[in-house]
Amino acid sequence: MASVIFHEHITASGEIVGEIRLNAEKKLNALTLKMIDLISAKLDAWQSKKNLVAILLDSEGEKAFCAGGDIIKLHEAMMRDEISPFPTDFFTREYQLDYQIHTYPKPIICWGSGFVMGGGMGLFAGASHRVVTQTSYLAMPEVSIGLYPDVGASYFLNKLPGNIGLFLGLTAAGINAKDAMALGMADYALDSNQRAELLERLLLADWQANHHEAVNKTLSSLSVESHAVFDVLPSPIMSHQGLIEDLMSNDSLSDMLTDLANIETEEKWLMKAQNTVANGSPVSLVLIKTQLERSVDLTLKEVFQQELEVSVQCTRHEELAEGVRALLIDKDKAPKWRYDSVAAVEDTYIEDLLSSPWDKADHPLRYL
Ligand code: QUE
Repeated sequence: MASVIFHEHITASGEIVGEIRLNAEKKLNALTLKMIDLISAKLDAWQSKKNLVAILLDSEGEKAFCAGGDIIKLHEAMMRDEISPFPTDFFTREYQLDYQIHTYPKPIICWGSGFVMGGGMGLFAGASHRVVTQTSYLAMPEVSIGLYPDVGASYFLNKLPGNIGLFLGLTAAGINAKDAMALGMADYALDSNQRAELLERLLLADWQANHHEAVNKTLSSLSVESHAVFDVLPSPIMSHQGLIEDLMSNDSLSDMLTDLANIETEEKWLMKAQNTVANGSPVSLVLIKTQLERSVDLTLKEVFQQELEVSVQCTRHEELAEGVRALLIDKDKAPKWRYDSVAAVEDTYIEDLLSSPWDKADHPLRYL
């Protein structure tokens, strides 16, 4: 069966609404290179199709829009004796797709219901109309596997208020619909039961005027009907903004993490954040802070180019391979990290991860 399903829905007045449905439900719709290439090619084709007015990007099943990327395949490539071209191909084409979504001229409505993590956030963040529901769980969990938040996160985490982006990267804390709306990470909050209704209303919308406006109106009209669902949600991040800023105002990463670990709390989300940091890769923790800092003044395009360098370097160092082994392959959840603490991480290891594998003229994303 096809890993991505495409539909051209005809509207009441004869236009087309394109639907891209991720179709790998058992793998939580994690992105494979095949899926990336299929989506990218279809976006190209639909861009020049005159009567195609909007795109709905969603997925099969209720559990996840997209929980990440095909890290297992990446791991196989990393374990080969010689350097495999696969990691470079995978990340190059994944970031190209992410950038394509960010810069796409037609409205893209992304149905970010259920898990939206890692690679899924890369698709979601770039959509012009980002929809969350009461089941949404947005997160960048790479600290757990020895990676860092990529797929444009070096850009979008830096755009969040204060140091919340750094906190989210270090702790992999999940964002629900209420926090996502408050943080500007989502545009509309709908009831997860409104998915079919959304498509129906898109097909009845007035597409004569501005297409982005037509989508705005459709989503707005649905969201006023779903308020009650969200009023009852907690907003862990927004209600702890003071605490997060206090933690992140420490001068050193070590102090930030020590203060976080020393908070006495019964709150599940915060205990989970403490636990994730305690078990996470010290290399990742240092890399995450460094990467966000060095990306502050970069454009989105520059961010994807730089992330490609770092991600490919990560596939050529042991930390990521060990993290994937422990969490996703052997599932012993006991990675043997290279260093015991962030204080022990050597500058040279981070410098190696930040050095470009290519000369400028050979950079795979030089024409992005
Ligand atoms: C941290 C991560 C990832 C993860 C788990 C972590 C990640 C990722 C996946 C994932 C999810 C579903 C799949 C799959 C991989 O899990 O990046 O193949 O079917 O892609 O703790 O960073």
